[in-house]
Amino acid sequence: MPLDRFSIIESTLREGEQFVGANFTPEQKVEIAQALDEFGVEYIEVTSPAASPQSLADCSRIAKLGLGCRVLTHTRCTLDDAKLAVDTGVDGVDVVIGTSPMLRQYSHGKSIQQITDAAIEVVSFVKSQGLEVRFSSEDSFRSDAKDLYHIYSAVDQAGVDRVGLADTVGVGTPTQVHQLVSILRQVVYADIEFHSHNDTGCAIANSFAALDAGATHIDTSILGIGERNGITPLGGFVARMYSLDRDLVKSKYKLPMLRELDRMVAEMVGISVPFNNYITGITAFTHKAGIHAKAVLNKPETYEILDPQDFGMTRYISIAHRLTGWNAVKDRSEQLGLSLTDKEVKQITAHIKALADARPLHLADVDDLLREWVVKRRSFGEVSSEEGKVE
Ligand code: HCA
Ligand code: CU
Repeated sequence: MPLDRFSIIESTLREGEQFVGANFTPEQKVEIAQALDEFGVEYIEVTSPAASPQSLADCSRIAKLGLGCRVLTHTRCTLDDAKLAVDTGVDGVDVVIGTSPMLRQYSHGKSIQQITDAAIEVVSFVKSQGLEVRFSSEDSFRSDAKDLYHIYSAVDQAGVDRVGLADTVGVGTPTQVHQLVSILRQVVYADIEFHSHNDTGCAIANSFAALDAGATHIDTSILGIGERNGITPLGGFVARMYSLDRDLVKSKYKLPMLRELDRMVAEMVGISVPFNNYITGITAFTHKAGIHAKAVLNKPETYEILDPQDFGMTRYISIAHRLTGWNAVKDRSEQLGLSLTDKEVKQITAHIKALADARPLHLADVDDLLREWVVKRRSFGEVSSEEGKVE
């Protein structure tokens, strides 16, 4: 598994632009490109210059920003598109054509041999211009594997830098992805890219399966935006890889930027960051049940495989509910600077549970209870001493 040499092809500016809410202005595209570059992705992919006059202008502008990452554009498998792409000044061209019987019949109408011929022509042209070139088969997982190997071998011999497998409809399972990539790894010399749609929630798992089987490049987009419900999300993929090799991922990417990347793109496309989003969702580092809270307070790794600090995030322990535990309540009392014995905290915790059974509680209610307890104890203590005096 070439875990140590995987690259991210960040496609917010291509696949992401295909998200229904995305209508990026040229300035927003530049902002996204620069932020992704600063984050550290190895590649960004931008919409085809053939899509519209503004797309052409935006592609050229981004290609000339002088970014540290490589800038790719994405085109159909035709010489005209490839020429337009090369003239924008990008570092490479990602070429794609449908190979499944469904797309051959209902989309472009070409036979496998016609696809192969077009692919060789376009790949050879882009290579002759000194650019990086990738050839990808749309709808790979509903294509005949023999057809794929035939086309991939041909483009491999034509000098393609990468071949791409695209699970365009999100139908592949991790096992299928692993099998297809493993065989492809034996068939071609080129690097292997994987593009995974998330219709069945397998995008991250499938991307990992692809890497595990020998793929080298994974397509992502910020928050996973793309056609329908999108593709492998950048943050989720990073979480997957971080959990396997924390030091590598920390050295490759500026992880605390993820939160701002997600926030920025969410705002641009008119959505909110989901509560359960990988890393940056509001509950990603929130612990609730008393048993969890106790262990996390002792050693965060008990229930956290991602260290929130590495992502500029903070852990939150929720205590205002019936599942709470006295260790977490004690921790809160210490945060508030209140000195309570364990016995007292246990009594207060029992009270919190009873109250939470009756109505929803908030942290402020718990804080009030803790403070009131200390005040009452103090005045009780004062009263007893006065009583003592009277006596
Ligand atoms: C598309 C289809 C695509 C291409 C992926 C790729 C897909 O919208 O053009 O170039 O590898 O999912 O098949 O995004
Ligand atoms: Cu796609």
